Amino acid sequence: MSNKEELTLQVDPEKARQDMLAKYPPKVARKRAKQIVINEVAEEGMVPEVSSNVRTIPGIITMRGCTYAGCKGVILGPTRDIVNITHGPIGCGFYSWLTRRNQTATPEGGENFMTYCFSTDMQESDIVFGGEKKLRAAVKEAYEIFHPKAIAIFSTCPVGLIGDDVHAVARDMKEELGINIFGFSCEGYKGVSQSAGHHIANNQVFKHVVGQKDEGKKGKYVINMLGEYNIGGDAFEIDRFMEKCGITINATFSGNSTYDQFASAHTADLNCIMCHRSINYVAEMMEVKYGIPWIKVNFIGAKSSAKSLRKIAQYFGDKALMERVEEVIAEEMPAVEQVLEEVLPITRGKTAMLFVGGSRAHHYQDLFAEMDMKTISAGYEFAHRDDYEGRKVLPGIKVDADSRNIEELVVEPDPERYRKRYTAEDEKRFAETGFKFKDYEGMMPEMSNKTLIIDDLNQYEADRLVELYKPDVFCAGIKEKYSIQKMGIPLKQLHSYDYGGPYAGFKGAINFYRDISRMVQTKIWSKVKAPWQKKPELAATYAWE
Ligand code: CFM
Repeated sequence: MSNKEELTLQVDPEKARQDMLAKYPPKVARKRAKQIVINEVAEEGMVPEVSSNVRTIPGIITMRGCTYAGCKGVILGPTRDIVNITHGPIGCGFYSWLTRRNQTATPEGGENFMTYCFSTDMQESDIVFGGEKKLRAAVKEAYEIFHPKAIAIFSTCPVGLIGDDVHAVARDMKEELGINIFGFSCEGYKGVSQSAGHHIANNQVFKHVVGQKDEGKKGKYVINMLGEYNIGGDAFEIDRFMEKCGITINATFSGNSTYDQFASAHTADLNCIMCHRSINYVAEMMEVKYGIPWIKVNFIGAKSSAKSLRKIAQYFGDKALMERVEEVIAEEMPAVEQVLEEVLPITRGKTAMLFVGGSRAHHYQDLFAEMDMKTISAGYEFAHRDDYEGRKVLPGIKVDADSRNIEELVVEPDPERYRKRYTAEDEKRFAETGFKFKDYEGMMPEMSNKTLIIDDLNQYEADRLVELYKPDVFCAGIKEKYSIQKMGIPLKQLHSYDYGGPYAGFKGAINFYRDISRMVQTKIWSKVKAPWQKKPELAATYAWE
């Protein structure tokens, strides 16, 4: 029996599902039917299976990005002191340059290469005769001008097609220049989405950087924050209250991060995972090699932030830390509650839809719940079944040819540096209090019954969803923003925050409450009419109409 609330929607979700599928040719409809699911939470958080991490059908206008984007942009992009060279045509480098709002705070005298765009600018002749020579020259030139600690090389589609060996170039140049240089086989087509790029990035950072420096940050409670990318300054807010609690963040993967942070990541005592989709690989590998356990946290939402802080304190099991964490929560919450009181009369009962990436469609539901708003439909662009249904389904996930394409590193305990982080006594305490490691329950078990779960939503389906349900706010990205707003519904960008933020932690929750309350009470989008809607100059019908 499910004890989940059942949402009453103005359109029966099964009807909406059939409506969306009706337009497709039978083969496409069969495939999409497995990716459009009505939520039903059974005992032990069991939910229906969602087909995900599968290829987008050609012709469909997907929200997804490419493997190169996931590797170069998402994981390595926010690290300020590594020179990131895109080996490929200039478009790949140029269009991935500073388009994500991952902020960084460079200390006096520190290096920040994030504002530069490094590319080998491949030409037709390089495609015909090979681009390795040009790549070597680019690495050398970047080294001579900037003298960075490390250089990373990212492969774009043509590099894989013509067979340039970026790893051989990296090895040779590393020897020649004496700094750490490593390459990524993250050609855009390498996987079905940017998700493959995350995995490739995790592998190479683990292989080439983690463990290079044995001195990490000093502190009583030292953690790494994994899967936090400092969009709109989120990491700065997390740093603020962590510091107040006396918790030291040794390395962040990779918001506001540096090469040295990655290199010394193996010295921390706990890995906290924010975005499970993009970073669980490196957490798993650090656990096997160095003995660092990992837990899932979420600092999106004030209550969720408090819960995650308590979880970290519980791990260390230190009374002083637990008390300090309670003090900090007590200090932070009054301001949050005051704003919540202001916005609740506006937001209560309003509806939201979230279609974002591989973790935010889940995390941001906590903020909406705090505002007493209902999430009526949600989905990821590129997450896997474990992000929807929870890690309990991991053993049952079939590895298809596309996933087999991505290397799985064989990792073994480090003979010298493996160190178990907790005692047998701690273990007893964990068992007694039900403290869970390596646990992510996924998005669906936390959602109401009858909500629509849609993987890899496309433009056609987004339009239909909005027409059918008219949510009070639609959360997605820049590709969706204007088409949805033209339909009269406000759209909140949850990738870039529409130039706003931070939205993480306590202060972030306040920012979010205010921004959303403004958006859901404005009527402006429903009043705006395009010129051709007011006075059509041309009228036509489609052949099938
Ligand atoms: Fe993780 Fe991200 Fe996300 Fe992601 Fe992204 Fe992003 Fe995202 Mo855009 S790493 S999965 S690949 S939380 S860039 S910071 S907002 S799609 S939901």
